Amino acid sequence: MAKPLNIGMIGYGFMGRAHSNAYRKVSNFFDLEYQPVLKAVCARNEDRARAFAKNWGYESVETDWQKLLARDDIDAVDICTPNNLHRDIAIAAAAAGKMILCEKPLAMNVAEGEEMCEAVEKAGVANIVWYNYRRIPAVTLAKQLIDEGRLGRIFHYRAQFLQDWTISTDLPQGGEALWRLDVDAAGSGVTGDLLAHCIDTAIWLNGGIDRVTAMTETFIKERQHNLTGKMEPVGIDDACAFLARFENGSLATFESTRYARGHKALYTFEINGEHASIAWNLHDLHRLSYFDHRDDSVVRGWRSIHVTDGDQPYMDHWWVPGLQIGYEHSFVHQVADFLDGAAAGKEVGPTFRDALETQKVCEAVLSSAREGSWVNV
Ligand code: SOE
Repeated sequence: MAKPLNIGMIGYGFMGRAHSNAYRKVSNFFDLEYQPVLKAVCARNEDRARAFAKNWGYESVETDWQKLLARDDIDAVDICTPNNLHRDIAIAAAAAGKMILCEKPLAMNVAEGEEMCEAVEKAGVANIVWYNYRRIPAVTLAKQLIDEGRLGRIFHYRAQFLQDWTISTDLPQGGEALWRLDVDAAGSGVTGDLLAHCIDTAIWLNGGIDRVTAMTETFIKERQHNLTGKMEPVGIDDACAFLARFENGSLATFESTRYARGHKALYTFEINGEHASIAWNLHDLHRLSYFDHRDDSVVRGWRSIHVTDGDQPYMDHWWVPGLQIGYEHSFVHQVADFLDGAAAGKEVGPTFRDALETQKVCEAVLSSAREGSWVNV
């Protein structure tokens, strides 16, 4: 019989739904020592929180996160709030001895991230950050191929995350659905929201990043603010591109924007090694492209691996070979791994400390863009 692990979720936006879905599904597909129980959801707007609780099956509702943390019947806290609340909630949750699952990016900046790492390490509580793309089976397979040495020495890493949802000048900033455009709530724009995903995957696949040189742009300089009703300056980066050098000597280019008309969530990466290359694309997420120069020359070429076989990462938990899974499953995998680690007393990445490395790269990128020069991470 699995032991219950009572979840208290703070926030109920898009990510609250993705995480709740994962908690509900995980025990049906993975054999785990812990079974998540949706104990409480917490948000300031009580009616909305109640509607969310009813839809997803949460047993209770809180409107003050401090009250949620004071409850003895909450084992793990899931932080799905805007970024400017991560630090205070995580530090208080660690002091209350709760496990913590925190949305990305870890914090508003490196200083906050460091405090959060110290808090969870001092309290000895299990912690993880929701960089979910590591757990798309095709991306996990890419990690496996690199770790097996199939690519050999790596020369190049190329990543993009392209969207187009903020092009309209009429789009306001701030408030519930649009806090990602408000620098006071988000800390940064595409750098913390989208490039942070690319950086997390890159560090995981290819090791640490040494130095960066970046440029950013804010195309729409003023937007109406939902909280004040006034036109206010836009403080976030709408687009960011940077060059990087990895510790292993490979070179990288990263690009992200919310102004690439036609692209909705096009996260792509390509890695070129001495023997082989791999490429992946979120719009076709169950496939991994692979080219191996050691193949017989008459049949050598890019192959598109349909990652659905039971031998491939996570896939033995789902359907039969040939039947693919999607975006939401990456969250189910993350919960499964986290619960396995928690039961065994083992850290599972990306921990707060791992996510701090990504935060450091983001901060170096933003300061390089301001200063117009190379910056050491
Ligand atoms: C922004 O549009 C967003 O929802 C990010 O916040 C997520 O982290 C990313 O996975 C998809 O895009």
